[in-house]
Amino acid sequence: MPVHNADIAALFEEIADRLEIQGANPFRIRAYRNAARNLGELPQEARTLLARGEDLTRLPGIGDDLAAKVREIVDTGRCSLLDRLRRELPPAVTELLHIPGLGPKRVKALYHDLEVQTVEQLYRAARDGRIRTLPGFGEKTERNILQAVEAHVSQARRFKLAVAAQYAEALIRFLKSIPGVDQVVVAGSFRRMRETVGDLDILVTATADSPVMQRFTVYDEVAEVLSAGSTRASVVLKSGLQVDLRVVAQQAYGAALHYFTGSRAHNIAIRRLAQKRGLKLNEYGVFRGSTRIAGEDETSVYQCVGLPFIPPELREDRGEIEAAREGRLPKLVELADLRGDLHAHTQATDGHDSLREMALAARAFGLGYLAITEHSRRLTVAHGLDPLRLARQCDEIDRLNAELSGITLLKGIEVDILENGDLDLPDDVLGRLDLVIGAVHSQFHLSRAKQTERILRAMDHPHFTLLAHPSGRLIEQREPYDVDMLRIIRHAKHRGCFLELNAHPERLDLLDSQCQLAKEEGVRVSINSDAHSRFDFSNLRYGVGQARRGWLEKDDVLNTRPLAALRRLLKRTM
Ligand code: DGT
Ligand code: CA
Ligand code: CA
Repeated sequence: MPVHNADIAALFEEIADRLEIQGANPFRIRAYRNAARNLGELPQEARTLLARGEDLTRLPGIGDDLAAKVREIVDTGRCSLLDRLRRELPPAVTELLHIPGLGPKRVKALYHDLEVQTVEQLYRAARDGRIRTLPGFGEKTERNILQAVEAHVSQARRFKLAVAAQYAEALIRFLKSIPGVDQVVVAGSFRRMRETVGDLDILVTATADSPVMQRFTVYDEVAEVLSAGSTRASVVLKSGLQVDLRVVAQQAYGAALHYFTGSRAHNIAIRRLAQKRGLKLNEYGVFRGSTRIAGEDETSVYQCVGLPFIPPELREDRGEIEAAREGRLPKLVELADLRGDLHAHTQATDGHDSLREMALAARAFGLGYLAITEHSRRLTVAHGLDPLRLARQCDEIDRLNAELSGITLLKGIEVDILENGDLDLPDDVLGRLDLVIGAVHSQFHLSRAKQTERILRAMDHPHFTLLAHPSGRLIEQREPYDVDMLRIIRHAKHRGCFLELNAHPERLDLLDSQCQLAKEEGVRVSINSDAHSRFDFSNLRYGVGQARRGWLEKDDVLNTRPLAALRRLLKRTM
């Protein structure tokens, strides 16, 4: 895909924005802005100059470093510095840049002076009149920010994946019961397993006389019909969730599924590949001239552009097309690959079921081992365990393991990481367990340096094995705490520890981009349910979805190991 000067300039602008929020050296920031402007004004394409072997450092404002970056962008379409910067700031901070009227300078001031990291914090700061106190802001600016935030929030109502799944599953059952309906599939962000979805995009194939459209609009749960035609309809359910339904022809099923699965960015990139081959690709099929040459299934669509099938979770235009072309698509982890679960609670603390009930439910789910990891004493709201109660639970686990077959309970703890990086239970107590999960449950607002140091120090404890829900975010409720995740991942590698991907529907934490980071750094991830009841193991599928979005393969996931191999990995050597 040809990279234009404007594309390079846009990437350089984004680098400058992010450096500016981070408070980087002003000369460095200006260098990127100047380079962006100069490239934008250049009469010739940088890629043409490079192809001719010309020296880019002779262009105004382009030194060795920037010339190398231009070459990287021309060659690969991406910039590794930008990729890193995108991972470094709490994601929400950069969301602030999307609020009209907030540039990097203002975001930086809000972030550094008022500790505003999220849109919600921005709203509160504006409402409480704190923004006008910042130099260069004033009352009028504050009022504008308040209005902009209100507009921004009202357009952004999204549903957690697990919540949307409940509505989707009921709706699929309903649609399948309508006469003449054949296939029913949910496309869109839901199929890509995004952690939240804006709406459901459902495709059906049906006979010509099927009453599917009429029935859909009178489904029990429908609160409002936005539009209804012969092949497409949109409704809003009572929950507020919008559903778009399309009836597609069998011969176009694959093309439609591909189109409506998205993402938009992925679609655009694939369509460009088709155009290069003289083909037209849309939701009705792949065409040469007016002849349909493919589209009955998705594989045929990818075949037309010379690619193997790309799993929906990867379709975000984050390198999957290059990987497909080069035959290095990951073989993504699957739910069936999980052999056990390393994070669960019982009645002893804030869970709902007994040890035995949890063990039997895990076995019924197909797991071979389950780690019981109660909260530690510091978490009094959860009735956390002290050393004595922990020892008693260990005895009970021994008894159950002797009695039950087909499931092994492991002895663990979800120990609080205190503010100074100490753990909430002494090392000799932790040393008797099979694994120790460390978790941050307090002091979410420490500075980036302190929060990072706190977690690194916790990992230094000899028995620390697994960092629970590493970013600390709760989806749409609490932003990730500000930490240097790359340093944490590297330290985990150094210390022989692991990171959790907590599959609880409110968490899905590690984030997908951080899964990729862990994989690149060679740190294995454990997909854990954090079950608080015997029904919660089914949440593992959302964790697996997130892991797949993070490009993880079976081998990258700790709990795909059989128990014996797992035990070897859990033995800390340092
Ligand atoms: P959402 O609903 O915000 O969670 O995200 P999506 O990805 O489900 O987006 P949605 O519902 O607006 O559209 C569903 C898919 O349809 C989207 O992933 C790609 C495709 N699509 C929609 N509009 C366009 C478009 O203008 N161009 C292209 N190429 N694809 C589109
Ligand atoms: Ca959608
Ligand atoms: Ca839609």
